[in-house]
Amino acid sequence: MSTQDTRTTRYQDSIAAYWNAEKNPVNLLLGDVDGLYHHHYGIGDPDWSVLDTPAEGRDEAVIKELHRLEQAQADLLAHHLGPLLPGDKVFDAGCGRGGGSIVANLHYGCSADGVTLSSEQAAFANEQARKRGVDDKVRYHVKNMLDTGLETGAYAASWNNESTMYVELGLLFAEHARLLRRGGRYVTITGCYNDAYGLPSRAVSLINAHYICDIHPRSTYFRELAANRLVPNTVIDLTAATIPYWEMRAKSSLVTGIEDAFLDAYKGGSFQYLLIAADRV
Ligand code: GPP
Ligand code: MG
Repeated sequence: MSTQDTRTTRYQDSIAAYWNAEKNPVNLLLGDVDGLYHHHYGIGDPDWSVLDTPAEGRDEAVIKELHRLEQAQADLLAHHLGPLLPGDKVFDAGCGRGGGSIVANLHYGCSADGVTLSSEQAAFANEQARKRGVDDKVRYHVKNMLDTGLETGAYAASWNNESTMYVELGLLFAEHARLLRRGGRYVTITGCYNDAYGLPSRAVSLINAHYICDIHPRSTYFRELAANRLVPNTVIDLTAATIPYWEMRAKSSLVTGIEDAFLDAYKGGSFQYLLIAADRV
């Protein structure tokens, strides 16, 4: 494991400190279900009957269901990375506790490099890879996703799963374009604000304050992809598909306090949950 630390700004120091300290049950207890620890939200139709489970089993049933919806999101992203071969390498920008890179390895048998600013997250993720016996193929590093030092043109696919709002997109997509081989695939699932609404709504601003991030407008994604040899081939609006996840999370014992802001932002039309897949040309 590399422990090289390439943070360059005090903002990035504050992000590293936030994620080094983060221990939300909604992330740890969901990951404990099957050892796939995610830092993103869920999609798809929930089984609402879990909310009626008798008291002693209710938490466990709701945790499993929320994790199933988050796993469905991770599987959708991984699907858009392919087809890939076991000899291929992929790059996970903002890997968190590592679930997404393991999911890519499970889908394709490929190798993965994940990067995070948080040494705690990288150590946790490397331990998970070791426990699964995939640490020869899946590795996590303490690195700045804008300046990874990883090998130019070595990657068949790369992604950001809800991590683009921590960086400037022009700098980010330049680094993906550098790392991806020609014909490679870039995928992001992200929350963006809706240009047609105007500027960020109160709810979007509350989400920014909660996570110390800066949600970009939808337009900036397409402008900066095009400027960096990344040509969109698929755009899916997942907004309607993620609202039920937030409805169920809001009724669970795992609430963090940000649930109503997401529901207000999505339902009020100021915020969209998008998958964008692009080809490196
Ligand atoms: C965190 O996921 C995700 C972000 C910080 C990105 C913000 C996402 C947007 C779509 C704006 P998490 O799983 O760590 O958060 P939580 O603890 O709330 O589940
Ligand atoms: Mg979470």
